[in-house]
Amino acid sequence: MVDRSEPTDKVLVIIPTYNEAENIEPIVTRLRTSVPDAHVLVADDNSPDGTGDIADRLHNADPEHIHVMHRKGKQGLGAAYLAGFHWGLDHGYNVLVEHDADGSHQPEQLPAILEALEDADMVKGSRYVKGGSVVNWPASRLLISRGGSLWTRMCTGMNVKDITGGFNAFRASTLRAIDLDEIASAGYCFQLDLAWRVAKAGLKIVEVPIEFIERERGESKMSKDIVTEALIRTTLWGAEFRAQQAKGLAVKGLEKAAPVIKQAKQKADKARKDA
Ligand SMILES: Nc1nc2c(ncn2[C@@H]2O[C@H](COP(=O)(O)OP(=O)(O)OP(=O)(O)O)[C@@H](O)[C@H]2O)c(=O)[nH]1
Ligand SMILES: [Mg+2]
Repeated sequence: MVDRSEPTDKVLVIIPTYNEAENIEPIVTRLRTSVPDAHVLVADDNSPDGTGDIADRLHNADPEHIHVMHRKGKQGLGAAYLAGFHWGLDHGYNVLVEHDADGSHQPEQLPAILEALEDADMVKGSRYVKGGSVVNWPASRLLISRGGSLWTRMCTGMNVKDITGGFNAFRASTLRAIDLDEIASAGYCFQLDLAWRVAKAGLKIVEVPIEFIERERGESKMSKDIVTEALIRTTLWGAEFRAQQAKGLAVKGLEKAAPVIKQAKQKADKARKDA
């Protein structure tokens, strides 16, 4: 069980980066302005465009608030977040936030997300609840995203409208309650995987509306493989979940039927004896 009375005053915003040289400084600056007490951890996968060097410069200018993790090479955003979560948990942060570097997430909306975490175990920035929006996405991309959320909802029964969203906040206790080391998902399926584990642990997920703006600079790392990974994994989770549901129903049915069967057997025995 997660203890929601734990304080939420030590916030770490983790920003995974791969080739975000044009984006990293503006986004860190906006985050520092929006939530001045929060710390930022840039988890860079040795970006060839020098993002890591820019992050080092930001750290040198503000070593108290800005931290940098240099990783060996490109291993996917999921692996970068997991390393960031472990670093944050080891360093005593009680709230951990996921935030893209590419300008799609608005740091100015972080205070609303943190406020909602006061009464939740995980908060998802959501494009698809009332007040949420997507700016500058082609219809095809919107269809994949909305379709993915709908498919995951149908498979797993999770009541989350924007399941693939990557602007999320967790209590440290939430991350400790789920088995982070078991997460193998690499691409944006990582976000589904996290939410599914939080939901399965019986913890409370709240969605807060956000404005999502398509990146203006730098290249997307989104690929067909990432979508395929998400589709296969959610379908497998759904099959496992539904099979367990069916097993549960069968056991309940047998439990209900048992006394009736016993009574019928007693009646039959008695009738046989009387005859
Ligand atoms: N450290 C690290 N960061 C990554 C990796 N892949 C993506 N990222 C970062 O994760 C964040 C999201 O990546 P994007 O390329 O924007 O992917 P996306 O948001 O799913 O796709 P778009 O909507 O097209 O932008 C960005 O900050 C990326 O720099 C990776 O392999 N390693
Ligand atoms: Mg993006």
